[in-house]
Amino acid sequence: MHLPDTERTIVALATPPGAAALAIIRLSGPAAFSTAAKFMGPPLTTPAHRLARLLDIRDGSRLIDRAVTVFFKAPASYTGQDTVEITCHGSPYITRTILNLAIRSGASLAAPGEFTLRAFINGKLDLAQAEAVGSLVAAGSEAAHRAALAQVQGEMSRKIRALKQAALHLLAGVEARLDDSHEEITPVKLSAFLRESGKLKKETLDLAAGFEAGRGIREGIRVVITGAPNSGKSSLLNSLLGYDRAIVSTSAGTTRDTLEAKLEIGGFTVIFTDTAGLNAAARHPLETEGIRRAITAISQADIILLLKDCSTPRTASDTLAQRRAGELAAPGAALIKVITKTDLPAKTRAAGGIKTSCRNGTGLDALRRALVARQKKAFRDGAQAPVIFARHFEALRAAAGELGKLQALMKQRTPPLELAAEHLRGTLNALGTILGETAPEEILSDIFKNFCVGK
Ligand SMILES: Nc1nc2c(ncn2[C@@H]2O[C@H](COP(=O)(O)OP(=O)(O)O)[C@@H](O)[C@H]2O)c(=O)[nH]1
Ligand SMILES: [Mg+2]
Repeated sequence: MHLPDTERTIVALATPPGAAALAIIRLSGPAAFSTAAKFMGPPLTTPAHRLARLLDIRDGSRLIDRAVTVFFKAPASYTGQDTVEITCHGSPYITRTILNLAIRSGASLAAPGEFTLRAFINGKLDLAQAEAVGSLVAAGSEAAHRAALAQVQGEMSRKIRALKQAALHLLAGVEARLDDSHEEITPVKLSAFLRESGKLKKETLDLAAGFEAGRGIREGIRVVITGAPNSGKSSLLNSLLGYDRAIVSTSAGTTRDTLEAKLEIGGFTVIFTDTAGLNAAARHPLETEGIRRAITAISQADIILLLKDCSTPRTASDTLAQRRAGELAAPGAALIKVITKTDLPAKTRAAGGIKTSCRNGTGLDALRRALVARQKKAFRDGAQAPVIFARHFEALRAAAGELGKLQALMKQRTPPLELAAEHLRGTLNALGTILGETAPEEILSDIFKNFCVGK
C-alpha cells in the first residue's frame, strides 16, 4: 500500500454515526479553510485561529444547519495542517449533507486514522505516540486508559530515546577507533564498553519484559478456569462475577462449551473463560469437543486457574488437568492453583494454592488480587507506560539481539570494529522503528488501518 497524499484536503465525521445531540465533522489540509468557505457563511475572509464562530451551513441558498465552527491554523492543529472543526446537530441527514458539501467543494473522504497519520508525518507525534492514540480511543478500563495516555504523552518515546542515546554513544566510540586504525583499544576502555553495552542490553530487555503485562492491560487479562469435572469451575466464575453466568450442576460434564465473561478488577479488564472439565473418561462427543475448546483456551491464557476440589480425594481427572495445564500453558503464562469448596470437610491434603469457597466467599478477594498482581506491578515498577504493542516488543527484542551479537564480538581478542559498528547501527535501527524514524510504509499503513475514520 501507498501512503495517502497529505496535500489533499480530507473530511470525516469524528463522532459515531446515528442520531445524537451534536456531531463533529473535521476538515484538514492546505485547502481546508477555502473548502469550508464554499458552503459556510457569512464569508470567511481570515478566520481567527482557535476562535469558535457560529456559522450558517448552506447547500446553495438552502440552510442546512447553524454550527459552531473552530478554525485551527497550521501548524497549531492536531494534524499540523489548517483544520476546521464543525460542531453541528447530530442528525444523520445533516452530517451526510455536510460531508457531501465538503466533497463537492473539493475535499475527499478521510481513510481510517488519516488525521493521526498526518499528525505523525508533520512531526506533531512520533509513531509510538500516534499508535497509542488508537488505544486511547479504545481503552475500556482505567489501566488501559492510563497506559495509552502515558504513551500518547511520550512516556515510551522518552525511554526509547534514552536507549538510542546510549547506543549512539557506544557507536561514536567505535567509529572514533575505526577512523584511527593504528590505535589499539586498551583493555580498560574495552571493559567499560562491555559494561555499558551490557547495561544497555539489560535495560532494553527489561523494557521488553513489560509486554506480557502491557498486553494484558491493553486487551484485558485472559484468565482460563480449568480443573477436573465438578471441581467448581462454573461456580467460581459466577461468584467472581456476582451473577450466574454459567450453569452449575452436581452432574459432571455440564459445561461443554467454553464460556467468556468480562469483569473489571482493580481498574483492569479481566476476561474469564470457563471451560469443560478435563475429564479423564470423556465419552460423549459433545464433551470431547468441549475439551478440545478448553485446550485451545488454556493455550491462549495469560493466567490459568487450576482448580482442585478439597472435598474429594485426588482423582485421575485432577492429575490429568494438572498435567495438561502445565503442558499447554503459553510461554509467560502464570499458573495459579485454587483449592475449592473449603467449606466442606477436606478429603485431600492440598499443597499450596488459594483456598476458596463459593458458599461463604472465602479467598475470593485474595484470588482477585492475584489475578491483577502482575499488571499492578508493571505500573508500580515505574513502567508508567509498559509496552503495549507487539510491534514495540519485537523491536526491543531485535535491538537486544543486536547488542548480544555486539558483546560476543567485543570479547574476541581483536574485536572486528566494522562489524561491531554494524550491530550498533542495527540496534539504533530497531529502536528507531518504534518512534517511526525508520518505519517502512507497510508498517505505517498497518498501524493506521485499524483506527476509526475521523481519528
Ligand atoms: N459446598 C460447596 N459446593 C460447591 C462449591 N463450589 C461448587 N460447589 C458445588 O459443586 C458442584 C459442581 O460445581 P460446578 O461449578 O458446576 O463445577 P464445574 O463442573 O467445575 O463447573 C455443584 O453442585 C456446586 O454447587 C463450594 O464452594 N462449596
Ligand atoms: Mg462447569
